[in-house]
Amino acid sequence: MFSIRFVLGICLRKRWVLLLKSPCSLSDLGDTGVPGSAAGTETCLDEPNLPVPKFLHYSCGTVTGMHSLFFGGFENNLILLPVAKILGFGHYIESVNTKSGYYRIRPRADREPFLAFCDMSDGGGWTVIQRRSNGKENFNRKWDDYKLGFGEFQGKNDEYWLGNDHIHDLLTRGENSLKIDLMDWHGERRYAIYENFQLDNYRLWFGTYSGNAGDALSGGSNFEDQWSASHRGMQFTTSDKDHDRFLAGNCASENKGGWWFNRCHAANLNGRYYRRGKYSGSHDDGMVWSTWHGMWYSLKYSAMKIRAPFFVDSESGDGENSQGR
Ligand SMILES: [Ca+2]
Repeated sequence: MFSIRFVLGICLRKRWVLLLKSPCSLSDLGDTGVPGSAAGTETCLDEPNLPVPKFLHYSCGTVTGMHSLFFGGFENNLILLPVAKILGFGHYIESVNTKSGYYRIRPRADREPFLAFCDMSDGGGWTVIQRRSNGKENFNRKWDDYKLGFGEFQGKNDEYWLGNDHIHDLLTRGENSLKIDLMDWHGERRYAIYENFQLDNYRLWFGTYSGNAGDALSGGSNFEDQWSASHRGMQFTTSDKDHDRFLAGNCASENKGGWWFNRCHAANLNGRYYRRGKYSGSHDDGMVWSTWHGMWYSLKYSAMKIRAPFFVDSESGDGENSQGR
């Protein structure tokens, strides 16, 4: 007959062996308190002896792990913060406080981790899926590049597209918000937030808009514009895969980048990068957010970022935490 003490003893011993064998030791925790959190660090991620992908970044500002007999014990003293979401039996996801920067994230345990810029402003937890800031990266690319992702993942201003597959994986567990930060060539900034951002087999869905850049994804203010330019429910189109509603041609070829084109658009943040605001040409192919500067103004900066709803802006909240202070 096994006594409780015997079972605990086995588990404890096993745990200690894992700790000793694992590179995720105390000394690796670093200033973020999360092993392997520095950009490019392989620590923990390729450890074959760990039976559970513990302490991996699930998405920006989160880690996943397994509940254990010792939850609340010495593990808790290392890094565990209040549990944010239970994923299923034994599994949890939790938020962690980290600095903005590049992290290896792994939204799906059965796929390889990948690099993304984590923006920890506005309450944290933003995974940047697109960024334009200097025109160095070519966004006029084909289906496979948009599917897998492209660009540079090192500098603070590096330009990239995270990849439709990676974005899809990040969106698979429940609701996410999309925030779009924009800047024009005078340095003025605007933003748009969409609740319930989803990609259904690359098809774009989104909910309520808020912000001060205007709701360009819905196609503009009048019904005629919305019919031809709303991006809601549109499939992704590239120059080599035409899924748009423009029968006479390919919107991605005309507008120089992959996007959820209709016939064709009211916003295209993957368009051509013009080095001054106003531009002209045979097509409105600039980096466009029409509800702010119109179709013939190409923006200087854009960042598209997503996060799960359990992050809360530092400036907003339900008021519970501030009572009596
Ligand atoms: Ca077409």
